[in-house]
Amino acid sequence: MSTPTSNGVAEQPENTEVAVPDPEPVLKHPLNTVWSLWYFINDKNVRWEDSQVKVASFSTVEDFWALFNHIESASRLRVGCDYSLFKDEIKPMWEDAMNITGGKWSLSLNKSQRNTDLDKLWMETIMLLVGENMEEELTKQITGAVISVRPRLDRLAVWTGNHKKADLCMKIGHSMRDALNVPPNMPLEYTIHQDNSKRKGSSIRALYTV
Ligand code: MGP
Repeated sequence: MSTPTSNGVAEQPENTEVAVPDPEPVLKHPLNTVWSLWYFINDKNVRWEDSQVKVASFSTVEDFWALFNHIESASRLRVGCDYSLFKDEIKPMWEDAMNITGGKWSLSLNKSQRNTDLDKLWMETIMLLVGENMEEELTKQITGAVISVRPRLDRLAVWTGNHKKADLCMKIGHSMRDALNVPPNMPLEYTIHQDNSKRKGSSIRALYTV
Protein backbone atom coordinates (compact mmCIF):
# COMPACT_ATOMS: atom_id res chain seq x y z
CA MET A 1 0.00 0.00 0.00
CA SER A 2 1.33 3.55 -0.71
CA THR A 3 1.76 6.19 2.02
CA PRO A 4 0.67 9.80 1.44
CA THR A 5 3.48 12.33 2.03
CA SER A 6 3.15 15.87 3.37
CA ASN A 7 2.69 17.24 -0.16
CA GLY A 8 -0.06 14.70 -0.82
CA VAL A 9 1.93 12.66 -3.39
CA ALA A 10 1.65 8.96 -2.76
CA GLU A 11 4.98 7.30 -2.06
CA GLN A 12 5.78 3.58 -2.33
CA PRO A 13 7.06 2.14 0.94
CA GLU A 14 10.53 0.62 0.74
CA ASN A 15 10.94 -3.08 -0.13
CA THR A 16 7.51 -3.23 -1.79
CA GLU A 17 7.44 -4.86 -5.22
CA VAL A 18 5.79 -2.66 -7.81
CA ALA A 19 3.57 -4.61 -10.18
CA VAL A 20 4.68 -3.73 -13.74
CA PRO A 21 1.86 -4.36 -16.22
CA ASP A 22 2.68 -6.85 -18.97
CA PRO A 23 3.24 -4.59 -22.02
CA GLU A 24 2.39 -7.32 -24.55
CA PRO A 25 -1.41 -7.14 -24.59
CA VAL A 26 -1.17 -3.38 -25.03
CA LEU A 27 1.41 -3.43 -27.80
CA LYS A 28 0.05 -6.28 -29.97
CA HIS A 29 -2.12 -5.45 -32.96
CA PRO A 30 -5.25 -7.62 -33.07
CA LEU A 31 -6.51 -9.20 -36.30
CA ASN A 32 -10.23 -9.36 -37.07
CA THR A 33 -10.17 -13.14 -37.08
CA VAL A 34 -8.37 -15.94 -35.28
CA TRP A 35 -6.45 -18.04 -37.84
CA SER A 36 -4.93 -21.50 -37.57
CA LEU A 37 -2.06 -22.97 -39.51
CA TRP A 38 -2.28 -26.68 -40.37
CA TYR A 39 0.34 -29.04 -41.72
CA PHE A 40 -0.59 -32.05 -43.82
CA ILE A 41 1.99 -34.81 -43.52
CA ASN A 42 1.90 -37.14 -46.46
CA ASP A 43 1.91 -40.63 -44.97
CA LYS A 44 0.17 -43.41 -46.87
CA ASN A 45 -0.17 -45.45 -43.65
CA VAL A 46 -2.28 -42.80 -41.92
CA ARG A 47 -5.88 -41.84 -42.76
CA TRP A 48 -6.05 -38.55 -44.67
CA GLU A 49 -8.08 -36.89 -41.90
CA ASP A 50 -5.53 -37.89 -39.27
CA SER A 51 -2.65 -36.49 -41.31
CA GLN A 52 -3.84 -32.92 -40.81
CA VAL A 53 -2.09 -31.42 -37.79
CA LYS A 54 -2.94 -28.02 -36.34
CA VAL A 55 0.39 -26.24 -35.83
CA ALA A 56 -0.73 -23.03 -34.09
CA SER A 57 -3.40 -20.34 -33.94
CA PHE A 58 -2.81 -16.61 -33.91
CA SER A 59 -4.94 -13.49 -33.58
CA THR A 60 -2.41 -10.65 -33.64
CA VAL A 61 -0.01 -9.31 -36.27
CA GLU A 62 2.94 -9.99 -33.97
CA ASP A 63 1.98 -13.61 -33.34
CA PHE A 64 1.45 -14.12 -37.07
CA TRP A 65 5.02 -12.98 -37.83
CA ALA A 66 6.44 -14.93 -34.89
CA LEU A 67 4.89 -18.09 -36.33
CA PHE A 68 5.78 -17.53 -39.97
CA ASN A 69 9.36 -16.51 -39.17
CA HIS A 70 9.74 -19.70 -37.18
CA ILE A 71 8.39 -22.37 -39.55
CA GLU A 72 9.92 -23.94 -42.66
CA SER A 73 9.00 -22.07 -45.82
CA ALA A 74 6.37 -23.72 -48.05
CA SER A 75 8.85 -24.33 -50.90
CA ARG A 76 10.89 -26.56 -48.55
CA LEU A 77 8.00 -28.83 -47.59
CA ARG A 78 8.40 -32.47 -48.52
CA VAL A 79 6.65 -33.37 -51.78
CA GLY A 80 3.09 -34.47 -51.01
CA CYS A 81 2.71 -32.15 -48.00
CA ASP A 82 0.53 -29.04 -47.53
CA TYR A 83 0.26 -25.98 -45.37
CA SER A 84 -3.30 -24.75 -44.79
CA LEU A 85 -4.38 -21.52 -43.18
CA PHE A 86 -8.00 -21.56 -42.04
CA LYS A 87 -10.24 -19.46 -39.90
CA ASP A 88 -10.24 -20.80 -36.38
CA GLU A 89 -12.58 -23.76 -35.82
CA ILE A 90 -12.76 -24.50 -39.58
CA LYS A 91 -10.88 -27.65 -40.50
CA PRO A 92 -9.04 -27.70 -43.85
CA MET A 93 -11.38 -30.42 -45.10
CA TRP A 94 -14.29 -30.71 -47.54
CA GLU A 95 -16.34 -32.27 -44.72
CA ASP A 96 -16.24 -29.25 -42.41
CA ALA A 97 -19.69 -27.64 -42.18
CA MET A 98 -18.22 -24.35 -43.43
CA ASN A 99 -16.68 -26.02 -46.51
CA ILE A 100 -19.22 -28.66 -47.42
CA THR A 101 -21.12 -26.51 -49.96
CA GLY A 102 -17.98 -24.71 -51.08
CA GLY A 103 -15.17 -24.95 -53.55
CA LYS A 104 -11.73 -23.58 -54.25
CA TRP A 105 -9.91 -21.24 -56.59
CA SER A 106 -6.70 -22.95 -57.69
CA LEU A 107 -3.55 -21.72 -59.32
CA SER A 108 -1.18 -24.41 -60.62
CA LEU A 109 2.53 -23.75 -60.44
CA ASN A 110 5.15 -25.66 -62.42
CA LYS A 111 8.17 -27.13 -60.70
CA SER A 112 10.52 -24.37 -61.82
CA GLN A 113 8.33 -21.86 -59.96
CA ARG A 114 8.84 -23.67 -56.65
CA ASN A 115 12.17 -21.96 -56.03
CA THR A 116 11.30 -18.63 -57.58
CA ASP A 117 7.62 -17.85 -56.94
CA LEU A 118 5.93 -20.28 -54.56
CA ASP A 119 6.87 -18.69 -51.21
CA LYS A 120 6.06 -15.20 -52.45
CA LEU A 121 2.67 -16.27 -53.85
CA TRP A 122 1.79 -18.17 -50.65
CA MET A 123 2.67 -15.10 -48.56
CA GLU A 124 0.60 -12.83 -50.85
CA THR A 125 -2.32 -15.23 -50.43
CA ILE A 126 -1.95 -15.19 -46.65
CA MET A 127 -1.86 -11.38 -46.71
CA LEU A 128 -5.04 -11.34 -48.79
CA LEU A 129 -6.80 -13.47 -46.18
CA VAL A 130 -5.37 -12.15 -42.93
CA GLY A 131 -5.39 -8.50 -44.08
CA GLU A 132 -9.16 -8.68 -44.68
CA ASN A 133 -9.04 -5.67 -46.99
CA MET A 134 -11.79 -7.00 -49.24
CA GLU A 135 -15.50 -6.21 -48.90
CA GLU A 136 -16.93 -7.85 -45.78
CA GLU A 137 -19.17 -10.18 -47.80
CA LEU A 138 -16.13 -11.58 -49.63
CA THR A 139 -14.07 -11.94 -46.46
CA LYS A 140 -16.96 -13.88 -44.91
CA GLN A 141 -17.08 -16.29 -47.86
CA ILE A 142 -13.40 -17.23 -47.58
CA THR A 143 -12.73 -20.15 -45.25
CA GLY A 144 -9.00 -20.63 -45.83
CA ALA A 145 -6.12 -21.27 -48.21
CA VAL A 146 -3.90 -24.25 -49.00
CA ILE A 147 -0.47 -24.61 -50.56
CA SER A 148 0.19 -28.13 -51.86
CA VAL A 149 3.65 -29.28 -52.88
CA ARG A 150 3.27 -32.05 -55.43
CA PRO A 151 5.55 -34.08 -57.73
CA ARG A 152 4.20 -32.56 -60.94
CA LEU A 153 2.38 -29.27 -60.35
CA ASP A 154 2.30 -27.44 -57.03
CA ARG A 155 -1.05 -25.82 -56.21
CA LEU A 156 -2.17 -22.70 -54.42
CA ALA A 157 -5.86 -22.58 -53.50
CA VAL A 158 -8.30 -20.24 -51.79
CA TRP A 159 -11.35 -22.02 -50.37
CA THR A 160 -14.79 -20.42 -50.21
CA GLY A 161 -17.90 -21.52 -48.37
CA ASN A 162 -20.65 -21.57 -51.01
CA HIS A 163 -20.10 -22.35 -54.68
CA LYS A 164 -23.63 -21.17 -55.56
CA LYS A 165 -22.80 -17.55 -54.70
CA ALA A 166 -21.42 -17.00 -58.19
CA ASP A 167 -21.00 -13.24 -57.88
CA LEU A 168 -19.01 -13.49 -54.64
CA CYS A 169 -16.95 -16.41 -55.98
CA MET A 170 -16.04 -14.43 -59.10
CA LYS A 171 -15.08 -11.36 -57.07
CA ILE A 172 -12.85 -13.51 -54.85
CA GLY A 173 -11.25 -15.06 -57.95
CA HIS A 174 -10.48 -11.62 -59.35
CA SER A 175 -9.13 -10.44 -55.98
CA MET A 176 -6.83 -13.46 -55.86
CA ARG A 177 -5.66 -12.80 -59.45
CA ASP A 178 -4.92 -9.17 -58.63
CA ALA A 179 -3.24 -9.86 -55.27
CA LEU A 180 -0.98 -12.51 -56.78
CA ASN A 181 -0.41 -10.56 -59.98
CA VAL A 182 -1.15 -13.68 -62.03
CA PRO A 183 -0.04 -13.28 -65.67
CA PRO A 184 -2.90 -13.31 -68.24
CA ASN A 185 -1.84 -16.67 -69.70
CA MET A 186 -2.31 -18.47 -66.35
CA PRO A 187 -5.98 -19.29 -65.59
CA LEU A 188 -7.42 -19.51 -62.10
CA GLU A 189 -10.02 -22.25 -61.88
CA TYR A 190 -12.82 -22.75 -59.36
CA THR A 191 -13.86 -26.35 -58.66
CA ILE A 192 -16.54 -27.63 -56.28
CA HIS A 193 -15.36 -29.68 -53.26
CA GLN A 194 -18.13 -32.22 -53.81
CA ASP A 195 -16.83 -32.85 -57.35
CA ASN A 196 -13.27 -33.15 -56.03
CA SER A 197 -14.38 -35.64 -53.39
CA LYS A 198 -16.05 -37.88 -56.00
CA ARG A 199 -13.27 -37.62 -58.54
CA LYS A 200 -11.66 -40.82 -59.73
CA GLY A 201 -8.57 -40.11 -61.81
CA SER A 202 -9.52 -37.72 -64.61
CA SER A 203 -9.64 -34.00 -63.93
CA ILE A 204 -12.95 -32.27 -63.23
CA ARG A 205 -14.55 -29.36 -65.02
CA ALA A 206 -14.10 -25.94 -63.45
CA LEU A 207 -17.32 -24.18 -62.45
CA TYR A 208 -15.77 -20.73 -62.88
CA THR A 209 -12.57 -19.44 -64.50
CA VAL A 210 -10.93 -16.02 -64.26
P1 MGP B 1 -5.43 -33.30 -52.88
O1 MGP B 1 -4.34 -33.21 -51.88
O2 MGP B 1 -6.46 -32.23 -52.84
O3 MGP B 1 -4.88 -33.35 -54.35
O4 MGP B 1 -6.20 -34.67 -52.71
P2 MGP B 1 -3.51 -33.92 -54.96
O5 MGP B 1 -2.64 -34.55 -53.94
O6 MGP B 1 -2.93 -32.86 -55.79
O7 MGP B 1 -4.01 -35.09 -55.84
P3 MGP B 1 -5.07 -35.11 -56.96
O8 MGP B 1 -4.36 -35.65 -58.16
O9 MGP B 1 -6.11 -36.05 -56.42
O10 MGP B 1 -5.58 -33.72 -57.17
C1 MGP B 1 -5.56 -35.92 -52.75
C2 MGP B 1 -6.40 -36.91 -52.01
O11 MGP B 1 -6.41 -36.59 -50.63
C3 MGP B 1 -7.87 -36.94 -52.41
O12 MGP B 1 -8.12 -37.77 -53.51
C4 MGP B 1 -8.50 -37.49 -51.13
O13 MGP B 1 -8.30 -38.89 -51.08
C5 MGP B 1 -7.67 -36.83 -50.05
N1 MGP B 1 -8.28 -35.55 -49.65
C6 MGP B 1 -7.96 -34.32 -50.06
N2 MGP B 1 -8.74 -33.41 -49.44
C7 MGP B 1 -8.66 -31.98 -49.61
C8 MGP B 1 -9.58 -34.08 -48.62
C9 MGP B 1 -10.63 -33.67 -47.73
O14 MGP B 1 -10.94 -32.50 -47.55
N3 MGP B 1 -11.25 -34.66 -47.07
C10 MGP B 1 -10.94 -35.99 -47.24
N4 MGP B 1 -11.62 -36.91 -46.57
N5 MGP B 1 -9.96 -36.39 -48.07
C11 MGP B 1 -9.29 -35.45 -48.76
